[in-house]
Amino acid sequence: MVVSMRLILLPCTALFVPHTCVPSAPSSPTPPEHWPNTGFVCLEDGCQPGPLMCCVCKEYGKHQGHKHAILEAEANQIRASILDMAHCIRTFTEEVSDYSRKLVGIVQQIEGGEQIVEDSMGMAHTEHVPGTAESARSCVRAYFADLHETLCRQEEMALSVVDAHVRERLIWLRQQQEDMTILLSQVSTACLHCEKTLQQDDCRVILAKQEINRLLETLQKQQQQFTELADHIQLDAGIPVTFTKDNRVHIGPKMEIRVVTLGLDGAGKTTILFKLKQDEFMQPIPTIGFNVETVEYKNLKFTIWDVGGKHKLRPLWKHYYLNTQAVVFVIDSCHRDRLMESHSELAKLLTEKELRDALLLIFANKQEVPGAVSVEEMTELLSLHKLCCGRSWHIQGCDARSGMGLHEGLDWLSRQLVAAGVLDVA
Ligand code: G3D
Repeated sequence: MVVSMRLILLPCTALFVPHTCVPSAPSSPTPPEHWPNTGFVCLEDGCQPGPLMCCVCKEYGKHQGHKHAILEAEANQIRASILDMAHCIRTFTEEVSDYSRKLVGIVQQIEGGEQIVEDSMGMAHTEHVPGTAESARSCVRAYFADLHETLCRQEEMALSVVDAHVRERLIWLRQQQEDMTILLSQVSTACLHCEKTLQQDDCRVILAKQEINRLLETLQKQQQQFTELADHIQLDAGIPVTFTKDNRVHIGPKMEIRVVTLGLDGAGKTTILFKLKQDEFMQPIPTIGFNVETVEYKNLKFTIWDVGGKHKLRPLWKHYYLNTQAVVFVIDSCHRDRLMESHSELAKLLTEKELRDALLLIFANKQEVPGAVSVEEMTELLSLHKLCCGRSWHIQGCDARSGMGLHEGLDWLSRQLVAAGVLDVA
């Protein structure tokens, strides 16, 4: 930031304001002839315009009873203060000159320029010295070149994912085409055989009964298999593409996200999971090991691991960290006396290497309970800004029983995970 501070420049005369008794009438630097060299000077404030007291002026009467000083002593005092001021001005001038020199130097450093240098043969030649402006521009260029390189690499990877998907899909579709051709030929062979049998005499029709039954049975089986297959296959040429925030590409209508739900026992993890899963409240039983459920939300498919929060189970949490894209940490907002325990578990969690890039969604649960710690207070009490510094995190108030706030939390997660793509249209 450029600090906009400017010196107020005074007119030159303002530096020399007279501060003591000097005759004010004459404006010329040379005093008039009739001015005395000896005598007194009046020090009264009201007598400043005519401070001189001498027998020539005959002004004793006017200055009767006033404080006064010997003219010579007063003049010497003024001289001394002028000399003092001159010293100050000299120092001030040096400071200003020094500052001006520095300004010139800084402008040169910013702009850069030519410098005379001697080479190894002792020959002098000029060399361009880059200024800080140029260095800053180079820094920006290097950053974007790096970014460009990374983006090119990521683009190549994303395209290879699309190519692999298309290749596999085409192989599968061609295989299906071949299977359908074979199926059609088998069906037409069977039809021909049936037609032939129809035209034969009764005796031959009866003899062909077993074979015709086998043929019809096979056809029925093939038809059933075909119907089942058709139910599972969407004949859609679309290739839905989603981009994650780290520029990976995902193909398919749903993006799968691995989430682990942690928190102290009784915080409401299982209730949240069941609420998201079934959208109905059921009496949860304390989680002994873990619950795992798949929750579909918009175009995301969350595989949520709900790991027990009892003291003995907490060392097991780390087994669920691998490949986890998000941690949902649940806190019981009406248990003030357990907040510090939550804080220390969360702090431990955030030091885990495997969760370094994981998103953190904190559910401040049981908000509907009167006296529950609010989201703002919890943010403050747990020093969340400090604790979660440098990572994507969000705190969401919720009530797992009614489901209030849960979808807002998942919305935040999906916004963090998906940069662009199919979610945009959801
Ligand atoms: P956990 O899986 O984190 O251990 P649970 O926690 O889901 O088992 O919930 C612990 C208790 O808190 C349960 O009560 C549950 O009903 C209750 N609970 C969960 N969420 C909420 C909420 O949002 N509001 C309120 N008021 N209670 C909630 P019980 O009585 O069965 O122990």
